[in-house]
Amino acid sequence: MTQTWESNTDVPSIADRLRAAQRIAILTHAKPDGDAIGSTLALARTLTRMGKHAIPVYLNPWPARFDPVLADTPVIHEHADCWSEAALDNIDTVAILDTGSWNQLADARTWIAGREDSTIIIDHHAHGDPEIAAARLIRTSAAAAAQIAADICCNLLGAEPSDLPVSIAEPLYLGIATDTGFFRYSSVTPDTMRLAADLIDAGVQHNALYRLVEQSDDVSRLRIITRALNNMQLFANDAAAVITISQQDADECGVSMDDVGGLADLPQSVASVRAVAVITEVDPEMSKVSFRSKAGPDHIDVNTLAQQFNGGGHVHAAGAKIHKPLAEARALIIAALEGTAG
Ligand SMILES: [Mn+2]
Repeated sequence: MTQTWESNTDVPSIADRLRAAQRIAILTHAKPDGDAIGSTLALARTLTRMGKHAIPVYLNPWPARFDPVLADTPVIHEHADCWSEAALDNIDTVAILDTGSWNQLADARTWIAGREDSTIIIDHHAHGDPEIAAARLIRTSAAAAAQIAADICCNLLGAEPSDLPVSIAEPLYLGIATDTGFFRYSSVTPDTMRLAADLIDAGVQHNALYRLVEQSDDVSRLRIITRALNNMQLFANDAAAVITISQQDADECGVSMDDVGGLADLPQSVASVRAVAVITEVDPEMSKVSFRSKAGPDHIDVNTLAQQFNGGGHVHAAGAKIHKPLAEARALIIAALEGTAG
């Protein structure tokens, strides 16, 4: 049977499935973000209020800044023996939110495989592996998985969003706010804003969540930003920028290479800049490049650029690994960007 990545169910049917369930494991993608954490936590708290056993499982790496959001809700953080924990005994239903791709489920794959008939996917991404779950609620128009989760939580509790318990409204708001860059992205619709307003009516402290997510960096973040701006190079009439981060830079600033994401945003604040490459040192012979470009009629297709280096991604966000030392990789990427942006 050929399956396609399309929705094959609806909110009332998913809610009925969850009403009939007793022991539910709730999964999301590795390196969970605000939407992954918010949508799973809201569903777990809703099911727990209904008297069910519902346990989120978070694949590594866990972002520590979200610890306060968990509060005292029981969750499992991935570790060597996590799949044999008692909380995962006799699971009858698996809900996977904010992803439907094997490659994002990493080490959970072995545990999930074979459970497709009792697995539900709730997602807003355009691509996924449909064979993971027999029931798939996919709404690509949703700005966040939390927006779909909100419909399910409201159905399960017989509540309007503005009447949700704040412990459920808060993680839903977190998911919507973080997946929309705090309501800036083109994915935001009037429905997104109305739901967010309803959740604030329910008691969400939106500014406290903003502070938690956007204003809680370690001071080492400022050090690596300073370093990045110091070695940034603009070229092609300031249409392109390249930033390199060596292992020594990361060490001296006190950050790990996992924590250097988002640096491409810095030069993108300049009007003339249309594409940015951030190159990080993997080891003395290997570099990793992350491309970003702005949308618009004069946009640069960084997917095509990344493909020149055997990488890929999307038109405005792509990456590649280059078997070259950092300085050589930098020269190759500047040449490639000059060919495109010049
Ligand atoms: Mn999401």
